[in-house]
Amino acid sequence: MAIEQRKTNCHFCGYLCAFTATVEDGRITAVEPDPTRYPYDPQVLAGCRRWPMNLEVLDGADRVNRPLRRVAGTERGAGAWEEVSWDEALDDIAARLEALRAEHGPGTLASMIGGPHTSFWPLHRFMTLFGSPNNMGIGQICWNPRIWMDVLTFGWTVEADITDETGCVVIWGTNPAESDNSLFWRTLLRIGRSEVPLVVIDPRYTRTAAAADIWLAPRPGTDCALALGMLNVIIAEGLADDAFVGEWCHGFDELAAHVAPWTPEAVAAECGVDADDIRRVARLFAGPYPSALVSGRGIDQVGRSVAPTHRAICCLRAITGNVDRPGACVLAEGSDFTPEVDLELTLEHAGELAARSLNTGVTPLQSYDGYARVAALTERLGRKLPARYLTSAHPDLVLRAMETGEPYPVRALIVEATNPLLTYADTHRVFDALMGLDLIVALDYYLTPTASIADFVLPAAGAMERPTFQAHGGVANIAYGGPAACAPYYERKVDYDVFRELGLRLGQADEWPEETFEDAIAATLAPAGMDWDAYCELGLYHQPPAYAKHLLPGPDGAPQGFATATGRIELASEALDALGGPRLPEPGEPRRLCSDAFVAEREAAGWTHLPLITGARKQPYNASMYFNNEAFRTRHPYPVAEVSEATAAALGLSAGDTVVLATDHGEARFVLATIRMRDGLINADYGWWHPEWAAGAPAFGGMWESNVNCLTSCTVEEGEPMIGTWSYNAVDCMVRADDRPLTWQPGFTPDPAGR
Ligand SMILES: Nc1nc2c(c(=O)[nH]1)N[C@H]1C(S)=C(S)[C@@H](COP(=O)(O)OP(=O)(O)OC[C@H]3O[C@@H](n4cnc5c(=O)[nH]c(N)nc54)[C@H](O)[C@@H]3O)O[C@H]1N2
Ligand SMILES: Nc1nc2c(c(=O)[nH]1)N[C@H]1C(S)=C(S)[C@@H](COP(=O)(O)OP(=O)(O)OC[C@H]3O[C@@H](n4cnc5c(=O)[nH]c(N)nc54)[C@H](O)[C@@H]3O)O[C@H]1N2
Ligand code: SF4
Ligand SMILES: [Mo]
Repeated sequence: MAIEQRKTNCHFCGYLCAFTATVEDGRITAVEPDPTRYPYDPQVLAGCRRWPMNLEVLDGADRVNRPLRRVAGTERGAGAWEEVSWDEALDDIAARLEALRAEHGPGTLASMIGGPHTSFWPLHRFMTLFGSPNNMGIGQICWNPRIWMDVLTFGWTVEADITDETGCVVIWGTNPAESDNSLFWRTLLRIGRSEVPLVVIDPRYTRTAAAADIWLAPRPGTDCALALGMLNVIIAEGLADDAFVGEWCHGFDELAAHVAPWTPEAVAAECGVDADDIRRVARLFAGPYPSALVSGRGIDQVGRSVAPTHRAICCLRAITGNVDRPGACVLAEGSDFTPEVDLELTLEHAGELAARSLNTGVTPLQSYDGYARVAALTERLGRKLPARYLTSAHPDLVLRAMETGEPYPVRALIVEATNPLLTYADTHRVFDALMGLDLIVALDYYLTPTASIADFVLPAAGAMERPTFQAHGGVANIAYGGPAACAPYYERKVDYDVFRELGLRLGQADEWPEETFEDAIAATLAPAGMDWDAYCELGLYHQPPAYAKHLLPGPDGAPQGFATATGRIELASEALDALGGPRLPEPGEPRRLCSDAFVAEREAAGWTHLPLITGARKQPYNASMYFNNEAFRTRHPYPVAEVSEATAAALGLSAGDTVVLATDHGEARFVLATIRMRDGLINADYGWWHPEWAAGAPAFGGMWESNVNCLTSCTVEEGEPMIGTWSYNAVDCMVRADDRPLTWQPGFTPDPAGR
């Protein structure tokens, strides 16, 4: 028997921690953390509850191992599958796609992706060559707002740089205690124990807040106002870095005039925090040392306010001189390796994609035109943004095209590494739209509720069965990952191979030169001077940050400045102005999920109207994943909605009660918990379903019961106007006690009902 030790990686979160796998005759029999490779810290794995799952997931009884095709003549979602060979599946999919393209045009194919569970550029290359701009994703609500606003303001993205020089750390709308639980969280714990002040801005008293010196709990969605208040204090008290502002910032006087009315007192009333706390945090951030700031989902998913909130935070960094400065933040570099945009091939086909793009004229920044204008600026300093994420189609517009056939019919969908029936907004709507399609192809490990309504379920190879490569879309000069430890088990396939083989069947042969994903990664790394063996050995390509790069000489010998229209940091944004957007950050109205009539009707029936936030991260689950882990389920058995003690009392409820939440869009049920958090607000978990139940009709894995996205909505009219961001936070719902038993309760006998 051949026994080997092979380097490989975990992919149960974005860290891609290094492992050594013991491989016996092509089967992995053991995995051990490998602290000699990224992220180099044995403590990370000591604190991680997921990595030991790798072996059981690799050969889990619930994995899909062979391509499945819906039996002809059976209902979508009825659970009648036939196993087919890969050739049969891909031939059939290619033929159906070709026929739909001939009938409706290339835009008829849409795609959906999720978080960074795999490399998505092969799908995007396939979409480009097919001719469709209709790739949907989580961009507008997870990644794009910050990327867009950083790039518009600084010419490129910035990353916090927490070092020994850092004098203050602000953690804004993010809770790494649950969402990261790894290197960054360990860094924060260390800061929390040090003399360096740690500020946490979060309506909930999270474990991150517990580690902080100052906890601000604003009303959800009022963070832009809070940031404007901090700017007001810094400017009014003369705490700005005048030398840096004078030389490198554009529009300071405009900004100063703009924030003048946002006094701490005015902001305190708006945000529901103490005016003196606003002053205190502003003064700390503007102190005579580098200050670092990290933001997250709490301010990313707030609809209309998302862009202005990020812009206000950019201004905070800029006027305090905390830009590209050690201990504050570093302006990332473009990648030495091939950036994702060149792998997608999107720009080579931008003209025809733009002509079919549903975003054109609707979300001016998140569009091919917006991309081109901003790219013209970043390319001055040789940096290339990924295009597919930053032009991704607005789900509301694609769903409309599915529902109405306007402006053209979208009839086919590829779902890769996402479970949109749980994680996209407005589950009822997504379900109805998908049920009406002609073709759905899902690539996943499992028969999820979404996969259950597909025509084809294609079995994806998991992390240790495929090479991994994470490069953050190429917005920084870092890539990490490593090789597969073994060939895919059963008939699973690497995602890359699926799209390549489909592409070859659809006339894309010239555009897929690398036969394997290994070769594709090697080709990607080649321009950086790293070969495949070195990548496998080191697991990382990285260049240490350089700072103050705006001072480097440009082609004419003068400092190169920033890659913006003015060459300076744009406090007043010329780029947004040119796109018809606001020059200066101004908060937008929050998204209401309950109409006045609905509120009145439910209030009359004893319900209470409350502000709602959804989806605050909790270990050990991730979005809709890992609910099939029995040990996790035993310890975290049911979905929770959280309120403060005072709010529970005001509602006449106690911890442990079952509650039902409702909006115009639907209902979802949770077990109430009381935690320390802002009063008059409710937070509901997301992603919950029963993988142990049948995934298809009638109950679809129990996804109708506690699925918070039955409450949400992504309509573009109510979104942020430049990007189209919708809201998962700072929304509202009706709530009341519910005496129906929840299926999560022990001893519940499944009698799963439909919706
Ligand atoms: N209400 C509400 N909704 C939200 C959020 C919220 O906070 N509140 N958060 C949003 C955010 S930020 C995000 S990023 C999304 C996340 O949402 P998603 O990324 O859609 O997360 P999951 O639903 O867990 O879907 C991941 C699926 O991919 C499969 N998978 C994992 N790895 C691979 C792989 O390598 N290849 C393939 N083919 N499949 C794989 C898993 O089995 C699983 O079914 O949810 C968004 N939705
Ligand atoms: N365990 C686990 N980890 C994950 C994921 C997961 O599903 N599970 N998902 C991954 C993904 S896709 C992402 S995008 C990241 C997200 O990671 P984070 O950005 O850290 O997201 P959360 O942990 O939800 O933390 C957001 C915090 O914002 C707060 N908040 C809500 N509304 C507001 C508001 O209006 N203002 C302010 N200031 N705060 C607000 C919430 O109370 C919450 O504590 O996590 C990743 N890690
Ligand atoms: S789940 Fe994330 S932190 Fe844990 S081992 Fe895997 S990659 Fe590392
Ligand atoms: Mo995300």
